[in-house]
Amino acid sequence: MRLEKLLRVTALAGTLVALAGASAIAADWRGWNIHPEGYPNTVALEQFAKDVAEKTDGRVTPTVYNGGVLGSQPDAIEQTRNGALDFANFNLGPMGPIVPATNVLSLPFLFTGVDQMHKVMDGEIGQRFSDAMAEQGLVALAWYDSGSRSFYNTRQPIQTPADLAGMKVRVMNNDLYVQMIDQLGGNATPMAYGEVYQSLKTGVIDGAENNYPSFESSNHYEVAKFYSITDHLIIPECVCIAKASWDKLSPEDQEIVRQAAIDSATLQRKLWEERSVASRQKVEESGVKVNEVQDKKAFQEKMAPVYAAFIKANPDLEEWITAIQSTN
Ligand code: GTR
Repeated sequence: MRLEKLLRVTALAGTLVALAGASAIAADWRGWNIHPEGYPNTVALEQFAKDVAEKTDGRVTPTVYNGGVLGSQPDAIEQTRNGALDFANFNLGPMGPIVPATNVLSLPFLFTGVDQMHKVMDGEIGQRFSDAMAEQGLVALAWYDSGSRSFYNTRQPIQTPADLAGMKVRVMNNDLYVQMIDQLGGNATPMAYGEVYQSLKTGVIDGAENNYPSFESSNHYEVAKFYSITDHLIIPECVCIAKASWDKLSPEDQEIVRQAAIDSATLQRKLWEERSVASRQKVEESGVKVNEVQDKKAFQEKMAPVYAAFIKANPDLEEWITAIQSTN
């Protein structure tokens, strides 16, 4: 009897030791994603998670939480910095308040197009942004595409800055966007992405700005029937790992994670192109009036004071701006 009990206790202890050993090795990573299922970023981030789990033989098991269920983007950036979250896909717009150098990318009309943005981000200047982010606890391993952002609203087509006069326009969390809307004569309303649909519907705001895939997948197009192509912002996005989680990996696993992020960005960019076309088609078919703004220069010229104030406050970043503008 005593022997039997001893054997049972020993067996139980063995199991516990094995379980403890396993959990000490496996890192269960939690990942933040604001987008719904099927969105290019979601599909690409899910591929990243799967790839990492497979190639590390389960030493790192990432799970992606979609639809922003783990919180707003500014909150998630904080949580990733302090290691409460392990990885995420962030737009670099709301990154500005935390990593000031990334504000360069939020200067309106900075890039001439998405191709130039890719060249910049995939080269030496992109590395400068990752270095600045790493200093704030975020390891940026690859850059996703986010197209270009244009204005949409519930009232009328926008052709000139005067059409924005007095309009309440939702912006992402970054003071630069408030300045941008101020210069255009509108009233900027910083707000979490998840609140925009209801706010458009109830008239708390008149409009917002985003790329086609987000305008479509968030259903904002159901309530905002005018989309006016200004292409005023081209902001890249990152696959970011919490530095705390990154530092726990062996160099071999870091390499696996890095490669998986790069591969996921290749997939994301391909899916992005396809979705941009499909989203435009879907919103137009649903009755959204899309207009090309004829004189984008009129909008661009209004940004001179935003650039001047930014350079005055960040003289060291002026060279970054010129380096980007002279990339072709
Ligand atoms: C999307 C972007 C999201 C989020 C959103 C917003 O284009 O992918 O990360 O920044 O815009 O407007 O808040």
